[in-house]
Amino acid sequence: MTKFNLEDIKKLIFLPLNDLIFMAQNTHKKHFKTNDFQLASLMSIKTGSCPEDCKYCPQSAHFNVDLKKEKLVEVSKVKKAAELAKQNGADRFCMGAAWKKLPEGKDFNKVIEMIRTVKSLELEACVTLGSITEVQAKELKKAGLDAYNHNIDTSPEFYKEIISTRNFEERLDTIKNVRKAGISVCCGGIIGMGETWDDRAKMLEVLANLDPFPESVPINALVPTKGTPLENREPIKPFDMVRMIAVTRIIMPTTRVRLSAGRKELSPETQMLCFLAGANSIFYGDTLLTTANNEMVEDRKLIAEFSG
Ligand code: SAM
Ligand code: DTB
Ligand code: SF4
Repeated sequence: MTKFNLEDIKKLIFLPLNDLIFMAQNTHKKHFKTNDFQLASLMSIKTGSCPEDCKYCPQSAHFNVDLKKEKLVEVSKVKKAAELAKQNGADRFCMGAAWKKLPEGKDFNKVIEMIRTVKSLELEACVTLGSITEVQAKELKKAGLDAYNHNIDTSPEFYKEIISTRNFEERLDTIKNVRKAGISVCCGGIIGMGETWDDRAKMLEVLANLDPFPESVPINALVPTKGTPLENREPIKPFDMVRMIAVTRIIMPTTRVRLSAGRKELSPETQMLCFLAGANSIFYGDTLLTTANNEMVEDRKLIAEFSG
């Protein structure tokens, strides 16, 4: 598979959209059936009070956000939510926890039970739980986990401006542990936090040069939340999202590119352009983790229009 360096990536980013989308479409069509589209539902299984200080995140304990905090939920609640997601046509069920790292003991065992429950419903199971060790990753794999989401979020350089309680290398360590356990890696980032195109290109360079590159790449637009340091950030330009998606598709041809958070602010036309540029997954359901998501009926209409 072609390897892309920073200069290649920057050249792609600044191509005329006409050429960029054409390239991305060609790549997409070579590697996926047109109708292959993944709907991933999200559930927050542990909400708020996170010790990390990620400036974008409503769940950090460092900021004063109006948020209903919740300890790790019961397995029965996960079962109900996963059943509903399945009924609504979701393919994947992703459980997110506001942890710095996955704890041991009672909570760990509960998470294992949650994964088993989701798998028993014949849904793909994904979790995002903060840092994990290789031993923990192997236990999650044994329970049937398909994918682990752990984002690098931005370039190694800009990371320091966004988070002070951990470093970029620690993110890569967890990704290695997930890989070693044979779990699919879901790893992407956020645009709209004040980063430059250079940072965006560097983030994509890191992702594309992971060996192998992630099986899925969520591209989020910042959801600015009142009380967080990034609450007043300008919304992204819709075409910036189209460009990010297209370049992700070209440099990681077989990955599942997910048009992720921030989709609510994008028109159906922009979302459609993102699909034409190679996005073949969305987060699907009333809510993301703590913020609202697009209406499911509208999403179903849009996907039907796109891929039948
Ligand atoms: N605590 C774990 C971690 O940080 O990996 C898992 C949950 S955390 C909420 C998962 C991801 O959600 C973050 O890496 C970030 O990419 C995304 N995220 C959080 N808040 C966001 C926001 N306001 N806008 C866009 N994406 C956000
Ligand atoms: C990812 O890349 N985006 C999702 C998921 N992985 C876990 C989270 C988006 C969170 C948006 C803000 C919120 O709802 O709290
Ligand atoms: Fe915690 Fe994850 Fe939010 Fe950072 S992104 S504050 S680690 S929940």
